[in-house]
Amino acid sequence: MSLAKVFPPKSEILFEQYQKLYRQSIENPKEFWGNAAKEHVDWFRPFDKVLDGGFEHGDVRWFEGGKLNISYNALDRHNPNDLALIWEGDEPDDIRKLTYGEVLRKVCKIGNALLRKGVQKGDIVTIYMPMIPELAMTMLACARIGAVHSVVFAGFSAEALGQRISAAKSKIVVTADVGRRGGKTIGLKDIVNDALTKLDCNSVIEHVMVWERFYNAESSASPPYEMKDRDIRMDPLVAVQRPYCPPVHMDSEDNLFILYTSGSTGNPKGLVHTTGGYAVYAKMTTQVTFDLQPGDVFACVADCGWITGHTYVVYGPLLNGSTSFMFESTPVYPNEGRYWDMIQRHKITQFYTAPTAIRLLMRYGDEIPKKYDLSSLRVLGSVGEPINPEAWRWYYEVVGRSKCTVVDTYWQTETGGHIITNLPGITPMKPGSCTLPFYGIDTVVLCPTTGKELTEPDENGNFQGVMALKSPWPGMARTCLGDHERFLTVYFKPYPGYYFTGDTVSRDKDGFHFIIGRMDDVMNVSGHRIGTAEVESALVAHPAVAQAAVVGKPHEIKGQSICAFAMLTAGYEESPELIKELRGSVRSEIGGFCNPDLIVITPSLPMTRSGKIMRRILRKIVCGEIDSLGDTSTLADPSIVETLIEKVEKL
Ligand code: 6R9
Repeated sequence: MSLAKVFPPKSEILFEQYQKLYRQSIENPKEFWGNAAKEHVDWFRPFDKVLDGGFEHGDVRWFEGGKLNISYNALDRHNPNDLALIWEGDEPDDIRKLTYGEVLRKVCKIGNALLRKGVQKGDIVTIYMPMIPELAMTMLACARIGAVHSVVFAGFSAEALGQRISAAKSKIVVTADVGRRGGKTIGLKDIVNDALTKLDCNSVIEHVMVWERFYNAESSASPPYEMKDRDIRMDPLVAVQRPYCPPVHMDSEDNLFILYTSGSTGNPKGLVHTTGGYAVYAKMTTQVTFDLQPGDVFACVADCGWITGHTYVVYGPLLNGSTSFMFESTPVYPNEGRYWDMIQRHKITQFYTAPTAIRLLMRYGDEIPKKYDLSSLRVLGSVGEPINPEAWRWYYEVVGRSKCTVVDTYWQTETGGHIITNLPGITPMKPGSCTLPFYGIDTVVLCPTTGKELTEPDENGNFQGVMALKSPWPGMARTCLGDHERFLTVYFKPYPGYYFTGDTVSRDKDGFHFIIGRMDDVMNVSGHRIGTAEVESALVAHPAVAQAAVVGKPHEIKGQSICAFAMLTAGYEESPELIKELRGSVRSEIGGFCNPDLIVITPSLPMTRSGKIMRRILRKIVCGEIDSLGDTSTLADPSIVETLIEKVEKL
């Protein structure tokens, strides 16, 4: 992969080389990925077969017969004196720097502590932690001993956490006493206590292991949260462990982690990622997409509770031996210059964030980034939602001073790593386009009705339709925890022979991709994937709500905002207090990050005669597109549309 190492200049030759290598990777995927797996990962035992299985049964296997450990690849093989992590806490002067040697020893100690408490290979350990180095190290410690981590974003409520602990049948939860964000302290251990009181299978939980942010071995003071019998203080336990823990030789297809994500219906899905393919894909995409060079300080400011944090805060940068910058706070704390200040102070070379943050910071004006020395930057990354050309330009010109590459990386929890992205110095950039597929990714645009690959462009010369992939890639998820049928139903049955992303795309005459958005009932709010069904069930959990319908509305900064319509149970009346309570219900059922911008109380909902809610009409109403409501004659009660238009206009 020496291609990506040249930056700048931009050169036609490099682009041609990309096209050639891309073609080879599609024509002969086994050779391409077999070579990549040998180049990027150290195997304890070489694999016998590159790829087996396929989409039809969802039985894809990569690098079978191979044995490896991802924590070994991420830690042991690098120079112990190099910096592995730079962490900046909520307060800008709260900084920790850890070398590869220090991280390895601590990961070993944590691994030994988990083993001591009975964690075995294959057990699922739920991690509910703030963005502190111990979070990354706990993930790596699980991987080291063959336990499967399930990180739950610390913004989720006790209810949502409990649901995920139960679904995974976790015996162990690892948490911290508190998290800090924007000057506020969040009692995470208290939330875990709360989650466990709500669990049906409470008996499954054996231990809650607690990192203490302000732990002091000298002090005999008891911790500032309620300790239960099952609780274990992590710091003193870890302190007495041996600093070496042999890495378990994992099969390539042994589970590495699960991560819950929202879908269009029902409970969140626990997507399962396995070891070998994920390691190869995380390593390679990080190196190639971000043009990693020795000595780089790579900053992805996503939270480890999401896939971006898994692949591009923890695994990708560490597999490459670079320095990963980890960030606990928000882009506007203590002021709107926080990101630029960090880039200047730590000489960050790659900076990776979401369009919502760019749009937010853009609003504060060019003067703020201009005050800082950002000359260390080479690559600026965008992820999570489409980036509008205006924000792209601001990122490129004002932050990158027209000297950096902006990589617009399109991918999903399910794909493990980037699947469509430009490559620095190689791919021409078009603002708003994630450009061309990564090596080995066979993208197709399908007709939504026939499911066939589009062959004729539309009147603008573009191919617009369903974004799908034609063949397996190593980073793909392998199943939904405990429900393989659901995995097949969601991803492989809608368009037989293809992996269905759930997104709509427009591909231009040059083959460049512009992602339009989700086709399913999934919203994208500030880069977070939220199912309309989840918010609806959080509202219905309140006794006042008989039925609810939720839609996303375009929002200048957040991408989309949540708009909810609620029909009340007999005996309840609309009031500001009730609206407040409904917001509280969403906060306690899912988490504060899902707070609806709009809650409309309605006497009924636009439904078909067969009882299906027509969200399409609600979407048009909240967007003010009342001239294009379409056919409303199939509604059981068409007059409700007028009532809703009036109500929304008044709000
Ligand atoms: C990595 C991540 C996945 C959904 C995906 C799509 C949207 C992500 C994007 C993008 C346009 C990009 N998405 N990256 N849309 N351009 N560069 O975000 O994973 O949380 O699973 O969300 O996000 O709609 O289907 P996840």
